[in-house]
Amino acid sequence: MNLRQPFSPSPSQAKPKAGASSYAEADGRPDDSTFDLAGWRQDFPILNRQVHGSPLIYLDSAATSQKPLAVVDRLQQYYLQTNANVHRGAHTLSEEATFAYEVARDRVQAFLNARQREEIIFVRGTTEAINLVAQSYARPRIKPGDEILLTAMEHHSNIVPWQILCQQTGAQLRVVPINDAGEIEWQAFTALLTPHCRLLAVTQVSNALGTVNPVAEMITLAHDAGVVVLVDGAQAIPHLQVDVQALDADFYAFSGHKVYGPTGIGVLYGKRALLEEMDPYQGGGDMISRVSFEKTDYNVLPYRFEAGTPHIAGAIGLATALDYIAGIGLNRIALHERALLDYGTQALAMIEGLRLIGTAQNKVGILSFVMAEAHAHDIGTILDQQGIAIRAGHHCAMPLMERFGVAATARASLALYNSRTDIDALVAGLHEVQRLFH
Ligand code: 7TS
Repeated sequence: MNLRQPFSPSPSQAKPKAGASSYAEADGRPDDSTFDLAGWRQDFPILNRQVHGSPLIYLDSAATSQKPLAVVDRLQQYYLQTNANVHRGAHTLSEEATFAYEVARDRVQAFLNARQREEIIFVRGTTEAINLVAQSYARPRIKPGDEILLTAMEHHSNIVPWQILCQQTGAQLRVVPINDAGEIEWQAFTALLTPHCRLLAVTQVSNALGTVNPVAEMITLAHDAGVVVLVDGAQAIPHLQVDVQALDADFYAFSGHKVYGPTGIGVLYGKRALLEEMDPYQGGGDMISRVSFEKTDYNVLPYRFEAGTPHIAGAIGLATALDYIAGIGLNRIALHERALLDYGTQALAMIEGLRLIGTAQNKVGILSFVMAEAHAHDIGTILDQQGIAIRAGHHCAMPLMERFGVAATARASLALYNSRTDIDALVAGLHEVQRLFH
C-alpha cells in the first residue's frame, strides 16, 4: 500500500485548479494568483528534514508552530550585533536593545489594535498572562461568594489559575456547558451571568476542538452584566485577525510560540484603566521607580508588570513573526487553512471507526479524533514512524475530554505551511493504523 497516496475527494469537492496535474499541486489554493504555498514552505527550512526516513509532515502547530527564517535570522542578528540589557545602559548596545524591545511593543500594539503601547505587557506566555490577571487584578477584588465563569473547553492554563484564586478568596468557579458539536450553550451562558459573576475567562479558540467562540457577543453580554472579561487568545492569534478595541476585551492573552515566534515570550493586553488600578504580583528590577527598605514606589505602565530582565530577543523575534504573517495577510492564511480543514474533515469522515471530536460550525484548523481500534497514543506513535507529527493526549483540557467521554484524542493541527499532501499523508497513515490494529 502506498502510504502517501492522495485521498480522492468527490467531484464537487476541492477540484484541482486548471492546469494543476495533481491535488498536491493544487494544494488548497483559493483563486488568488498571489497565493504561494510553495514559497511559504520555503520560509520554514525545518520542513525539509526527515523523520524516521520520511519527509517531516508537521501537524502539531497548535502545540507550537515552526519558525520562519525571518524570525531565526532576527534572533541571530540580535545576539550577534546588539545583545545588551534594556532600560539601564548608558552605552550604545543597551540603547539599541532598548529601542528594539520597545519597537517590538509598538508592533504588538498595532497588531492587536490596542489604543496605547502602555497596554501591552510582555510576559512568558499565555499561562503567565492569565496568572498575572488572576493575582494582580482578581485577587484583591474578589470576595467569598463571588463567581468566576469559565467554559467547558478551557485549557488548564485558563482553569488552574482561577482555582488557585478561588482557594485564596473563597470565590467559586462556574462552567458554561457546551453541546456535542463543541459549541457554547448560549442560554446556559446567559443564565450564568448572575449578579454573583465577577469575571469571565474564555478561550477565543479551543485548542482541542478548534471551535471559534463568539467572544465579541459574549463580551457585550458580560459587560451588560457588569462582568470583566479575559480572553485566552493562544489559539486564535495565528488564525484570526484580532482587534482588542473592536472586541472590547478587558484582558487578552497570547503566546509568541504559537504564532511563528519564539518560546518564552507572550503578551498580556489590558485596558489601561484596569492596569493602572492594579498592583504587581511579582517584584524585582525594572518594575520600580524608587525602593527603600520601608517602601517601594512602582514604575509606570507597562514596566510595573515586567519584573526582572525580560526576554528581549523573544519580544524582538515575536515582532518579526507578526510582521511575517502580516506580510502574507491573515485573511489569506485563514482562507488556505479553511480549505485544508474542509479537505481534511471530508477525508477523515471516510475512515471507518474514526470519530471527530469538535464539529462546530465556526472552526479553525484542528482535527481532533478517536479511532475505534487504536488508542490515541498508539496513533501518535505509528504516525511518527512515518514522519508525521501530531499530538495525542488530553491536550491540557481534561474536563473537556471528560465532557466527550474520552481519555485522550489524536489531534492534527494546521498552520499556514500545511498542504493537501500533508493531509493525504495523515489519511494514509491512519489507514496503516487500521491495518495494524485489525
Ligand atoms: N490556552 C490555550 C487555548 C492553549 O492552547 C494553550 C497551549 C495555552 C493556553 C497555554 O499556552 P502557553 O504558551 O502558556 O503554554 N496549548 C497547547 C496545546 O494545545 N498543545 O500544547 C500546548
